[in-house]
Amino acid sequence: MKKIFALITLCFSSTYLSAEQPKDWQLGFQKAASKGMEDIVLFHDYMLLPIITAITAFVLFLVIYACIRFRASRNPEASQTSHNTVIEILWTLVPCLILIFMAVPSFKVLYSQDRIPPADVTIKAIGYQWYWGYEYPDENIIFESYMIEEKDLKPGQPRLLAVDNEIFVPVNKVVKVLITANDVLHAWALPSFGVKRDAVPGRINETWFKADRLGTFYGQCSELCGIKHAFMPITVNVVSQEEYDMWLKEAKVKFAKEQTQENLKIVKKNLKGSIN
Ligand SMILES: [Cu+2]
Repeated sequence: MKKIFALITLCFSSTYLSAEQPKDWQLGFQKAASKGMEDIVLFHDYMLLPIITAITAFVLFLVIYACIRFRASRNPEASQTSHNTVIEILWTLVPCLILIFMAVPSFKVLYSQDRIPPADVTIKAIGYQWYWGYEYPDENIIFESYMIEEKDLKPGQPRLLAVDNEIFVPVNKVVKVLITANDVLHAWALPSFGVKRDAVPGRINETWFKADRLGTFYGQCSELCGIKHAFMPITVNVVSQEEYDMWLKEAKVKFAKEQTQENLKIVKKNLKGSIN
C-alpha cells in the first residue's frame, strides 16, 4: 500500500518538478513560469474543471435516471407530455447564468494578455517552412533557429525540442514578442509562459510574457504548417540580467544584422555563379 502511495506521489510530483517541457504520462499543464500562465492555470483548475465535472456528472445522472425510471417494462403506456414551461425556462436560463459567471474571470485573463506593458526586451519571431527566424530589433541581432537532429543531441537536450540557436531573455522583465511568418501560417507557442499566437504572412501579431524564474523553456510551432510542422521547436533560456548582457555582447558579434545579410549576399552570389 505504502509503495503504491509513493508511486502515485512520485507520478504527480515529477509532473510538477521541472515541467518546462512535456513529460511522459503528464497530466495537466506544464508548470507555469509567468503570471499570465498562473492565471490561466487557476482559471482552469478552480473554475472550468469543477463546472465541467459537475455538468458531466449531472447529465450522466439524468440519463441513468431516465433509463431506469422511464423504462418500457415500467411504462407500458408512454407519457404524452411534450411541454413544461417552467423547466424550459430553467434549462435556458441556468446555462446562460453559468456562462456569464464564467465569462467574468475569463475576460479578465484575456484582457491581461492583450494589454502589453512597456517592454524591456522586444523579440521578433518569424516562422519559415520549417524553422524559426529571430530578430532583436533594438540590438541589431538576427539569427535562425533550427531543431537539432536526434543523432546530434547532446546529453540533456530533449528530442524534437532542442534547437541550435536559442533565445535568451532576462528574468522578471517584460518581453514583447512580435510574431509573423514568411510563407504559410505558423504559430509561436510557449506553454509555460501561457503564450500562443498565430504567425501570419504579411501581418505582425504581438504578445508578451514576463518569466518569473530561471530555466530553459520549450515550445513548438502550433499551427499545422506542412510536412515538417513537428520539427520547428522553440527554446527560450531565461537568465539573470548579467548573463543576458553577456549573451547580448556575444550575440551582437555572432549574429550582427549586417554580417548576416552580408553572408546571405555571398551565398546568393555563389549560388548564381554555380547556376551559370
Ligand atoms: Cu510552423
